[in-house]
Amino acid sequence: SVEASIPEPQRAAWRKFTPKGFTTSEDFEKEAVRHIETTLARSLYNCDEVAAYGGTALAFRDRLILDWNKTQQTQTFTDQKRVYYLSLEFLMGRALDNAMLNVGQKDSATKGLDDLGFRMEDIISQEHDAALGNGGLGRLAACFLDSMASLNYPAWGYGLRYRYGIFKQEIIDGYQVEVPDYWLDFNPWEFARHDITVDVQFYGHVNRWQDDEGKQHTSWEGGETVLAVAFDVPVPGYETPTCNNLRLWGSKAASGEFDFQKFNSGEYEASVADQQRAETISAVLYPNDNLERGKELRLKQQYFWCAASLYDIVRRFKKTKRSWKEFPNQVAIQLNDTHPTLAIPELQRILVDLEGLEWDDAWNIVSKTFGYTNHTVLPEALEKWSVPLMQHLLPRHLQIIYDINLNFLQYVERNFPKDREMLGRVSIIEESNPKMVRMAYLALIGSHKVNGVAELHSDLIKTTIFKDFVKIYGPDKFTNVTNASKLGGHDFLKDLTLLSKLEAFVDDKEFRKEFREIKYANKVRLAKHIKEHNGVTVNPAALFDVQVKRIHEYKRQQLNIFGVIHRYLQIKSLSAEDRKKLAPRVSIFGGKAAPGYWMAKTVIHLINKVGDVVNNDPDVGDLLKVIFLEDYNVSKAEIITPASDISEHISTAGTEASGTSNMKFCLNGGLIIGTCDGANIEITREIGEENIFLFGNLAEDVEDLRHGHLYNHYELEPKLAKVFDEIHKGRFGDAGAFSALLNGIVEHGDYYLVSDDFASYAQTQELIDEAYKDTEAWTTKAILTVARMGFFSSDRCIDEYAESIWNIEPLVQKKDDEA
Ligand code: F58
Repeated sequence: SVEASIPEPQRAAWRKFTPKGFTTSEDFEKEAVRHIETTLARSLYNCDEVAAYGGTALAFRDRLILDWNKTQQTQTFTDQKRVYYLSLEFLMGRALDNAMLNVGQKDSATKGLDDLGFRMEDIISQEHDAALGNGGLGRLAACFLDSMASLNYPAWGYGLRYRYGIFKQEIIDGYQVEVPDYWLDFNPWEFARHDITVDVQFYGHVNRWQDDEGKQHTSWEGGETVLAVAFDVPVPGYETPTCNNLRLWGSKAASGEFDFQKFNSGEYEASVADQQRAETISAVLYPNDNLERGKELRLKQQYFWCAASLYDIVRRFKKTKRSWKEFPNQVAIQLNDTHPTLAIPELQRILVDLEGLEWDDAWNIVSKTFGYTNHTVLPEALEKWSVPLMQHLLPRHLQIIYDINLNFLQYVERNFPKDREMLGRVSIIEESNPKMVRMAYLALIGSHKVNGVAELHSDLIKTTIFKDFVKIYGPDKFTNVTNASKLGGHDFLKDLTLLSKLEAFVDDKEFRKEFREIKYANKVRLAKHIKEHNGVTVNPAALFDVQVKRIHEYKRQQLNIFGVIHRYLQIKSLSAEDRKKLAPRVSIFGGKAAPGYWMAKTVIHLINKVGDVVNNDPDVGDLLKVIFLEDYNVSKAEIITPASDISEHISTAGTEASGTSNMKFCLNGGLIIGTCDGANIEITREIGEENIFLFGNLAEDVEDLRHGHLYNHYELEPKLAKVFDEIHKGRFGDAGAFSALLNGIVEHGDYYLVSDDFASYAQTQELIDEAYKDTEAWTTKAILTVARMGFFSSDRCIDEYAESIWNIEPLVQKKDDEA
């Protein structure tokens, strides 16, 4: 029932001139040079690598956009059910290499660039990372977009177009310094849709009235209006013409212009204030990882993005002229954590206030449409918004939330009349001062499915934060979809289960040799990077031990660096003769600390200080090097991950919901040392416990251990005590700088159980030293690990979401463009 804008008689003319896209290196050159000369206004005389990147990117963008047009057209005409993935973060990294891989013309382009005098590698590295995310949650969203397109699901992503992504990290005198990440100076991958806009309201008041038939009406009159402008980013699938859309909203003043009256009366600054206030909404990504701070601007971002996205989704649905009852059969909306939870009251508002549906009919539609993914059980990361703030910013939504809560609590009361206390526990509104809206409860109540991201985590949410809700709704509302990752290589991209075929080669001499050579070459490449950026020479034959992820106490980089100090002290205590027996090691760290997270910043400082001492100690030489890699991001991960022998995933058991880099390292032929936490447990099940180094206390024992620290006399593990002594003595610089870090463990209960796990950690590191000396056995472990990782492909993961939560089917394109 959707009309095409070009009438049938004219379509033939149109089709005759639809561009086809290049397939040879010559055609690629023609396109690239045309873009460099015209789109970029550069010539033969001033075409540097930046311009060559621009021309290459634009040539591929043209290719993508043709696929994009066709895909969108097919999706519109077929009108199958679609899924909308709402995420405040999409950590996409670089687009060009991915586009080339997916379109499949990288060879033509490499040859074409070579003809023009450029090296593909240099051109790829010109691109600025699209770093619109913090860590795992944002990277997962990017992998999911890729898989949804690769598997031909009709799917859109919705997010915010931040002008500043996650900050760039510089290390100055061992301290983290944050630098803004302005990434939009040249971004060929987005299409500004100045014609696709939504007016989004804030503040104001609510009106209620009765019509002539006595029906109650409610409407919200906003006090401020901000314009949302769509920016579309094509998301190509691998070896398929499907190209989905990621729509990012940018904010603009609704008037579009500044206030001329003020301008004319000389108030130049005031005249642009509205504009600036509006643009601030989408200006910057909040840089916190697993911490919520309740800032008004953050809530404004969330509503701005939810309102614009919902308006867009509803507008698209309404074009099909279907009845509202069909909405959940046509639309699935996945909430990536609680950040988009306002979409729930917003859809209810649209249906009741604007479309005139009865409350119950509307709620029935709403609660069948949404699915909610939880990514954490850490209390400090669970979103809560103060009621007064919400009352001020979103008065109508707060009413709706209260009404949702009332209906829910009445239901609970009817079903659990004897458990009066349950009402207070499960209420969306926390009776604190000020009162708070518990977003996770709202997300859960408004969704038909709630999932955790690894088995242990999905079990934990049912026994901790959502325990009462399992009683209320029954266990079927809760499910697990274990996270996954994208394989950044070539051969096994389409079907990771093909990886299992590698197992047959585990005894093949040639294969084993080649496998080791690839790993070695990757280590040489990282060693070069380290030399260039840190000025330290590392031996590529040493064991590369890597921990790269956001810096957080629960992830326990402090455990790692204490272990490194312990190793250093041991080396120092040995005779020159005994030192020769040791396995050389390079301990590599990387990751950003949230700017306001002092403890995390202290850990970075300690790592750098230890590095200064160890790396310059002539007694130590190659036996130990400690490296902190500045500004860890997606494109750096592409150099670091393939170069690791061992990577560390050592969170306190029960705190890391899943982890996804653990999978990535295994897929790249590295082994892991880890706790029984998150997806480590399932990785172990898949690859076999003989191929992973597990240590430490179990999640089920954590609570008792913590309790013990607080109420019994407790002593530091002796090896750790030695490490602390050396820090106190000032061996790594001013001890005062580290006192809060050490005191947290010695005096304030060691919440993350560093001391409890230290002995087991250190011992497991010794096992690793021994294992690494046996190259053959190590190679076998590494090959078997890769071969058994098929389960962790994001394609498997997306198929699970599609079947168990979204109820959507793939949509395969027709060959011709007849709709
Ligand atoms: C991560 N969460 C989990 N949150 O920590 C990790 O275990 C999991 O593998 C991953 O999600 C994917 O499921 C995470 O990255 C954030 O960064 C939020 C950003 C916004 C504020 C709250 C934390």
